Amino acid sequence: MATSGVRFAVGRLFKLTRGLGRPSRVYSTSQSFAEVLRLPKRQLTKLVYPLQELEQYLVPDTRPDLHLRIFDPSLEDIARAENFFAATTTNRIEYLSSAVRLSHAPELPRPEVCFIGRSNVGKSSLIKALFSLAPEVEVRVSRKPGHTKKMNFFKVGKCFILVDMPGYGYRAPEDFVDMVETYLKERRNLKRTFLLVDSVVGITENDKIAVEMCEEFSLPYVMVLTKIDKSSKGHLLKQILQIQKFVNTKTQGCFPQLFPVSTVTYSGIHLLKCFIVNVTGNFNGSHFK
Ligand SMILES: Nc1nc2c(ncn2[C@@H]2O[C@H](COP(=O)(O)OP(=O)(O)O)[C@@H](O)[C@H]2O)c(=O)[nH]1
Ligand SMILES: [Mg+2]
Repeated sequence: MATSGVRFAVGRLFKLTRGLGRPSRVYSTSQSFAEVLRLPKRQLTKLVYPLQELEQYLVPDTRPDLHLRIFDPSLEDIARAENFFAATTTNRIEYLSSAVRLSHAPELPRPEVCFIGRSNVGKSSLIKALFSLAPEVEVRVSRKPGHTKKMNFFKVGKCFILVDMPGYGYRAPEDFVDMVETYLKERRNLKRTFLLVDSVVGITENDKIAVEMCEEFSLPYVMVLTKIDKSSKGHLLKQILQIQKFVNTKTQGCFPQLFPVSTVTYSGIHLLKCFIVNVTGNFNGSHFK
């Protein structure tokens, strides 16, 4: 979204809420996103569209390599998506169950998305950040790597399910491959797989194995770059360009646009929520260009 677009969308949102007196369910924003909308334009872009904020630091001939606006929702759409993640009496967000094998997974006929990545990449932290408007949901974030040894299922209202998967790599459970591979191959309601890559470290050999798995099963998947608050802008840009090159040249099923996030600054979290709402079929219109 161009910065002028940001201004336009904010204006449009405010006009809508003002015009309606009390905001309707569709256009109401969560309290925290209403605060985001009051931020100065530069800060707002950095928080909501981190990839676009970085664009200005790229030399012109590297810009075409990055896919910045394939998924380019308005602030109004992002505000609508926030409502799906806000716990209310009618929109219950809760931990459902854990499973070590697919046959133990809950059988709700709902669209599902899962989060995979190596141990310590930030899967549980990301899910916790996605659920910041449902603070009573307990998502365990470990200090020691390899903590999540089961698939953990979370229900988001009546709309979709999120799954925190066990990590691969360091101290991964022995039956990780069986568990994750079977899930990815056979879970019928799986709509999108989010493959988390540490933006400080870049793509590791283990990440490549996960990519191969997604490619082999022809899964639609998305690369989320975690911990973007930890690097200098220069290092982050270098990593992003390298990862983008990998996605452009070595993958078929990966969504071309990268999703950088930080669970410390919340950068990129709102955009990711909007993407999840989209891919689980909960928006009427498509927001892909
Ligand atoms: N600085 C920073 N640290 C993070 C971020 N996300 C996760 N971490 C830290 O990374 C470690 C592993 O996170 P966790 O969510 O447990 O990873 P998991 O094993 O993939 O579930 C924890 O110490 C988190 O606090 C982030 O965005 N920024
Ligand atoms: Mg975890």
